[in-house]
Amino acid sequence: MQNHPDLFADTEQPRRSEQIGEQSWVLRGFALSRVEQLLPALESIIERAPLRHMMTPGGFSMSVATSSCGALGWITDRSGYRYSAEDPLSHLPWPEMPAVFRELAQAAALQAGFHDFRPDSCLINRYVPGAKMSLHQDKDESTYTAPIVSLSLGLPAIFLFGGFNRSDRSQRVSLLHGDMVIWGGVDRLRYHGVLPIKHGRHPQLGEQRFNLTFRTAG
Ligand code: MD6
Ligand code: FE
Repeated sequence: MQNHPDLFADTEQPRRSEQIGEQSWVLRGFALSRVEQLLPALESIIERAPLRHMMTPGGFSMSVATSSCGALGWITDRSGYRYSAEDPLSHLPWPEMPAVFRELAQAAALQAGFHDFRPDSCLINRYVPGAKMSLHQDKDESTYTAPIVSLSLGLPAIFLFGGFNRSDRSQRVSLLHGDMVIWGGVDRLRYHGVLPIKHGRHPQLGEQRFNLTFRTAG
């Protein structure tokens, strides 16, 4: 099948899904058909569990603002990084994970070859222009058998997908509204991060990017 001749005229390339590791995939636009359900669900979560800039164990405020939903939420404070069943701001349980979140994450995982993905945590990060995420591994989950499933909404980002040592060369993956990234299995502990977000305005989300990561944490 051929693309419409004008659709990718000039410099625009078709945005195809891409394998970025042995068990890692970028699924371009995978979430687009569900955005109209995802955004109100996201809004309702951050009304109940407001975004906040958490403090790292080293005493620095994170440039991303964070919340969570699901049985467990990822938190950081002066005593370290961990998952918690309650929101430390309200001392209430985190909001439930909406079905549209869970179903999307499961469908993306399946597409990447991970069957029976059962996320119990969805970490929500909001990036404004200039916010970034340094290279790190996701190691706070109780097992590494489940993949990490990530959803990008709003402003574009450059995702860094590295190796198993911080100093390994990283691939730069451009992520747009509706794109998903899945990494698991032999790739589960790869270093990853996000370059500082560039200034811009997204038609639906304005001057911000949301990243939702689904995990099996407990
Ligand atoms: C992102 N976030 O926000 C990716 N990992 O695009 C992460 O990779 C992440 O925000 C572990 C703990 C907190 C995070
Ligand atoms: Fe991470």
